[in-house]
Amino acid sequence: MPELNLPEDFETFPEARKKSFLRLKELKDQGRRIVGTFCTYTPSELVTAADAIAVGLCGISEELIPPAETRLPKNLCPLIKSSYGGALSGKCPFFYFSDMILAETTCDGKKKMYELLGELKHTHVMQLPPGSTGVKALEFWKAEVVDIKEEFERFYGIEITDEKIREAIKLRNRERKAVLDFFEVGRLKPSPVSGYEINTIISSNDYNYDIEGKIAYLEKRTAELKDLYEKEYKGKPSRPRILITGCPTTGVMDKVIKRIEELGADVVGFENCCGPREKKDPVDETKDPITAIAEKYLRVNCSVMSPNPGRLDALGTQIDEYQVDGVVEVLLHACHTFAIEADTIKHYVTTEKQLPYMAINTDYSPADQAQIDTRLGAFIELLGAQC
Ligand code: BJ8
Repeated sequence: MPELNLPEDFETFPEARKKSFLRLKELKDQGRRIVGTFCTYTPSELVTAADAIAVGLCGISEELIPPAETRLPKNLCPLIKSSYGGALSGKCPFFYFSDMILAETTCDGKKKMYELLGELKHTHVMQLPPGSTGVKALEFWKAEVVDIKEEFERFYGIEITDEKIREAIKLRNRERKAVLDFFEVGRLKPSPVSGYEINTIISSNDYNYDIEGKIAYLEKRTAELKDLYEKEYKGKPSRPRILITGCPTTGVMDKVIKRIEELGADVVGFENCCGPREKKDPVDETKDPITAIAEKYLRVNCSVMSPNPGRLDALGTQIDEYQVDGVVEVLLHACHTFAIEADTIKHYVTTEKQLPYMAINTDYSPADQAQIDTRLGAFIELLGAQC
């Protein structure tokens, strides 16, 4: 197996997460506010405007699933079970240190799980409209954005001024730009960065509580990689280039992303919540801040929205910009919304874009690794023959 090209100080996601527990405890001891979050729909600007730290609570570990199955059905998405299992068993320090939880009514499994989570800790669930395009959708969602601002004010006994929100929007937009620029290194051909590093760094950065520090790190790594491209990669042949789409991949990073690269292809981009999709769309800094935040988050192209036409446009653009040779869709078990959209995605990729597509249905268990390897191996061989 070829070694992945990783920086010398590379930390795996579990290592980075472990380190961040200790930092979070220090911050908690210093009296910092901490809000647990789950989703790309979370208006992080309001968490920042409340002088709070947002910590991601999405479960990625298989070992947290058995405790969850004492209350949740077995045939549920592993991300949901692992998230709840971490909270219920007391094994998720991020949940433990959170003052409160901010969640959204996305898929059915998550929103029903949040009801159980509310038994353990104060949980505010923002109601998402079922579609982003209906006439009342923005009005409805904007009221939810106002509501969470007021909820933070009540919960923490603070006032969140428009000025605070504007500052938070500017900071988060700068962060978005730094993340986007890092992702876009994957557009270079051949890519000087492995998709495993991209997925690891972006997921680990959710646990970097210093936003300015995060921006500085990403800018530095982006510059290093561009330099590396000029010196060592430019003009050399490229391995087959794969775009990942579908469910979030943090929990299956080693099982799918790393394996693709060990088997001979490059994961150059992610059209999912681990990718640049949301980063390309900043909050409008010229508008009333609440309206701008509501508009921005309503444009997130998740399969939980019906209809969800923006996803195909985003996918098509990314296929072109990243010079993709094939698309791999990751479907977590029992994720009905992405599984149903998969047929449309497959049709679009294979007919409109005339590219090979494969879907991997999986969960957090290692039991299907050999089967995944065999299928990925055949897919990459096919891509290699076409490149
Ligand atoms: S905006 S992708 S982070 S909802 S994989 S739990 S959808 S059953 S994670 Fe997601 Fe927000 Fe959408 Fe992104 Fe449900 Fe599917 Fe599980 Fe999922």
